[in-house]
Amino acid sequence: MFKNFTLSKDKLWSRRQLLKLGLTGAGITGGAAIWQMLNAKNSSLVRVPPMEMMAHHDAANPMQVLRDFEYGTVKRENGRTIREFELTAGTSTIQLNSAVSYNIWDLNGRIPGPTLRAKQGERVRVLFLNNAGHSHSLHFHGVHPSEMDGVRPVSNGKATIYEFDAEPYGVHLYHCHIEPVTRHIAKGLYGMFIIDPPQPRPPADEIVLIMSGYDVNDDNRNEYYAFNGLPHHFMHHPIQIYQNQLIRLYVLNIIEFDPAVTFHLHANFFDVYRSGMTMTPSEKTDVLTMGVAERHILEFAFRYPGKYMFHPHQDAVAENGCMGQFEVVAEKDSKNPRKQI
Ligand SMILES: [Cu+2]
Repeated sequence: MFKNFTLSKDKLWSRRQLLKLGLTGAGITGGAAIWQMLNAKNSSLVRVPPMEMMAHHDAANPMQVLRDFEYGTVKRENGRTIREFELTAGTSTIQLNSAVSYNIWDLNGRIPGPTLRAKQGERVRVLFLNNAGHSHSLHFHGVHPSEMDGVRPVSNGKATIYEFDAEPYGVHLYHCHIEPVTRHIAKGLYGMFIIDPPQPRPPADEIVLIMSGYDVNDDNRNEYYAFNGLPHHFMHHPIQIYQNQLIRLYVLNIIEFDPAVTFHLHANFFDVYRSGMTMTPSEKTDVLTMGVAERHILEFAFRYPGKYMFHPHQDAVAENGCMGQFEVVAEKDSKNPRKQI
């Protein structure tokens, strides 16, 4: 179905050349720029409508999370590629609705934390500074030695370094692992960690959706739920995508206190790449059950323009904020993208 999105050999070669150019020499600080170049290389194959960006700079900014990938700083050490990230835990207050504000812990001033992205085989180095007034840690999902497992507390005002190989490829996550872990995660200390496969996936409009919950009265039940940090945000601000454009969702369920939720997409079916750890889909469905910390790649394209909801089919979860919609823009309009709202 998506064969037309497969990279040609010359484009693959160009990617390698760019990588070689970008990764040679020690201390290159433009890792993100290199990846932007790579993405630009494929931009003619991927149509992405201009995004409506919120004017405010709150820690919770779901539209900002949507297509934002942190590629870190690339260094070369002892013949290896090191991808270095800096994460600082802090404190913020976010507005869950017009009446309810909520104190959170943020990472680099945002909730969810940055979506970190590396390639399989690279060395990942995470410089973690804890300025959040309480002991925290960062525990990465992946394969690494025990001392890099991120379960030891890092006191307030202290820093630590986590370093490990990026393996295996897939959609992973990181989160604080200090007890009570339910609180430390639900109050904001989590993010997505994508390890790209050695052979790139076909070009697509890549979108991050992270489902989370808020227990604002400490009764071990969530009163609010959200995609990318804010309840109902994508209902009021639909995610614009183009008709017949391959969409690649990176979806994570990090809702504490509920054992599992589903992800349901209206008027379509999606290919499932479980944990993002395969290059071919394992199934096609429109409702996928996800336990806490489960995450997958979901791919689809919309045939017809219009608005289509997505939400967990635990409808109480959806009605309390984990609710959004895609606005599929007609293909004929893609050469003249809408002006930013
Ligand atoms: Cu913590």
